[in-house]
Amino acid sequence: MACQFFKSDTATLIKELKADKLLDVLDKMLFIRNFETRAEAAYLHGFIGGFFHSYIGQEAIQTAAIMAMGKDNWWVTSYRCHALALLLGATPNEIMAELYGRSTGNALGRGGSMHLFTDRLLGGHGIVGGQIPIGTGAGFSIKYQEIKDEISITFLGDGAVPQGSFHESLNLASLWKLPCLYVIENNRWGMGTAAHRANAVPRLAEDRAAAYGIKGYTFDGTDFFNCYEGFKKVKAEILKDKKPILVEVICDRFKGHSVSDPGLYRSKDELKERMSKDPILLLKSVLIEKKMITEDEFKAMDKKNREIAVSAMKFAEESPWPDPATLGQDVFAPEEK
Ligand SMILES: Cc1ncc(C[n+]2csc(CCOP(=O)(O)OP(=O)(O)O)c2C)c(N)n1
Repeated sequence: MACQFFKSDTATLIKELKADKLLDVLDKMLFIRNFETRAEAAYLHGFIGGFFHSYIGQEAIQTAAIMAMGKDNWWVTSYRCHALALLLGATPNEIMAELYGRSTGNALGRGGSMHLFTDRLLGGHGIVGGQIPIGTGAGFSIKYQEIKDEISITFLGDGAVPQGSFHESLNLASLWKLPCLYVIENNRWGMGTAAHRANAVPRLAEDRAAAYGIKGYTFDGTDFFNCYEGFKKVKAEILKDKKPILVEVICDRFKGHSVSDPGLYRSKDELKERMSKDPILLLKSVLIEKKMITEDEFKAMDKKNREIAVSAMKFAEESPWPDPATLGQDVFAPEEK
């Protein structure tokens, strides 16, 4: 059976959110797009080493999630983590410096692209599915401490769904009635493997949720409004029903799996067709139609965000490398140093 997108009401949301908030959403999505674009260019020019996984194409999802559910929750994600760290308050300078491996970076230059943290972000994680038990643990902690109004949100890819950590986590979260939201960002590919070749059922949330006795929904990841209303609803349901929820968000990554992926498993035409549903351009066209922004104002917003990213590159380049003498810091217990 084909998945059915959660039904949202864009017209009402536009009235409710008004121009101020919607322009802020567009600004945030352009901020992510520009940051990723410049950072990827820095990688290709040899300023950044190691891994690099871009969030370009998926911006609407995490922007909507944070706006709809509020920062004050626990968050965890995969290696595709630059956007979530930025949205949760990490500065572009500290994230760019981390990518450059500098001592001013988010993890003091020790983690690189895949391991970013904030006071509410429990990390980006390089092991596929490795973040899922951590999100489950955060949900346990919220329940154990009897904290009201907070939930734990775990983002994962379609490639992480067949992992054992996914099944064990959802089973426990349901058994123990934990306030956990699991969000599968189905960008259709796990590296070069199509999602349908790795997963036995087509609807990753709706078909699987019943196995854990919980609800499952599907959102449209190209549509900010659908994600926003959906995330608002699921947080309220988790708090009311005291049960976890599983969500699949259908989306596309416009870049390769990582910078080093030439993307030979999908045709140029397919990618072009997917990119015609660019979440930023879709939101922009709604805001232009509603006369909330003009084409020139959009260009200015884009330029402002490009300048923020370029200035972060300058900050990173001018920042010192970590002192090798500090390599063991925060790794070994004090007596082992
Ligand atoms: C346990 C484990 N197995 C394999 C890998 C290699 N690997 C890195 S990313 C990836 C694909 C994951 O795809 P998906 O979960 O769909 O996330 P996306 O990259 O599309 O965001 C694989 C197999 C890994 N990092 N960890």
